[in-house]
Amino acid sequence: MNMKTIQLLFAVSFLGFTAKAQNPIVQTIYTADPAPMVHNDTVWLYTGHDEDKSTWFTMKEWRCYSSTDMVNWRDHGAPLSLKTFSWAEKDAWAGQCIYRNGKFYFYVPVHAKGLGMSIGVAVSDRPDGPFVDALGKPLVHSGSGDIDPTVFIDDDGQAYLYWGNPYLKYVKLNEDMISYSGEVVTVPLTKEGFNVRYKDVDKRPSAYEEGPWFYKRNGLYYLLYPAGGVPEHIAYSTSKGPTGPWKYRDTIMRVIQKGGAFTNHPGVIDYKGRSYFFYHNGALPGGGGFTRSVCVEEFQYNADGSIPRIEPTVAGVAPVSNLNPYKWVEAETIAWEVGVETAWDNSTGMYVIDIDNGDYIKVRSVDFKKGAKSFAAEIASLSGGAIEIRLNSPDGILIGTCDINNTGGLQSWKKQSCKVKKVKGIHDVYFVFKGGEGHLFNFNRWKFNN
Ligand code: FUB
Repeated sequence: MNMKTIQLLFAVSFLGFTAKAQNPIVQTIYTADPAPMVHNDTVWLYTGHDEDKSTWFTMKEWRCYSSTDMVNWRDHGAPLSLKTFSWAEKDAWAGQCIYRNGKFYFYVPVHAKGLGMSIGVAVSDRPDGPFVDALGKPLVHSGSGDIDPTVFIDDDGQAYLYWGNPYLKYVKLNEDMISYSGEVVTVPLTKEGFNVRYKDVDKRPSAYEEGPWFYKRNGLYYLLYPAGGVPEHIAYSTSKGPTGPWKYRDTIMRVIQKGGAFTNHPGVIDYKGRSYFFYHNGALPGGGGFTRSVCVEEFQYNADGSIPRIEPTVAGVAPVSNLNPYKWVEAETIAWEVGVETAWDNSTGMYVIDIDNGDYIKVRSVDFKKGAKSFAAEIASLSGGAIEIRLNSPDGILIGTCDINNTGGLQSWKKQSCKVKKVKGIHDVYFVFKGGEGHLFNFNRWKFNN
């Protein structure tokens, strides 16, 4: 069963559910290990990529998404993969990207040839890459358990890299972000700092498992981490300093009972005055421990800076701003979709493929403040078909039907336009694809004209 069949089954069995669903936030592929980053008013979300039908953490690349409203996520493809590192063999696991001095540094764990799990660093001038290997060798190989790096730059400019499973370790990064000073420090996993495990108590010293997420807020340092044993919940500890001593605080997200994966992975940001908690579950059809999906919930810190218990939801978060339909919008900007996939090539960049009769893309919170007279889409097609433009649900009010003609090939892009009925206000827009057998066309971008 490929992703497309899985999605169609999902659509049939959960028709009511999909209309409201916002989690998981990516439906085109399985994603894991979220690492959100706010840069210049945009949220950049880096994830791992679980292969379809995976029976292990078989991961080859990292994916990148962006949003300015927290509900429509633009797919930027895979800016970093195992191929980026000549010395890497397998296991593109949980990483994190950070900005410093005009560059983006992406720290990732990979299995290095002849060495085992190690941490590499890749660099780019852009948040969406492409990233290149900064060193040509691992940044860190401390002997064992070198996975899941998290990075943070303190107010005094000192950067820290924490990581590890089953140990928790850190180094102080130099200002160049691709070297470090001093020894690798192993953090004592005490009961006071990291609580006790609920099982295998004799095998590991504390509840700390892996996947740390390190940041500072209002002078307090936070370390969030998957805790357990397995299945994992998410817990956190805090400290008055960047290197501890750590004080165990509480569980943030309990083990997800319905649609969970046996791992979980935290990522936290503040954005446009709100706080967000990213995690992963196994809720997409075919999903599970090795076919995971990234989700997000909004939360509010308590007055004392503590983090409340956060429940996983299907509805996800509310938009924090509206989408402007009068500028070209990339078709791979998606709040929810059924049936389609995305692809990348050198000349077009990302675009939507695998569009069959009945598939749809939902774009949320579109602000028609200037009304609209027509719709234009950039399409490449052999067989043609139509795009129905509907409001607020896949079978909602039809404001236009854009006939798609044969453009001469699936890489032969042409603008196709149609008139739309009067529309005002803020709506979720559904592009519902219609046509005959097989793949109808590829879809690059769209806009409304007033
Ligand atoms: O995604 C592969 C591994 O699974 C990560 O490195 C861990 O944190 C767990 O999520």
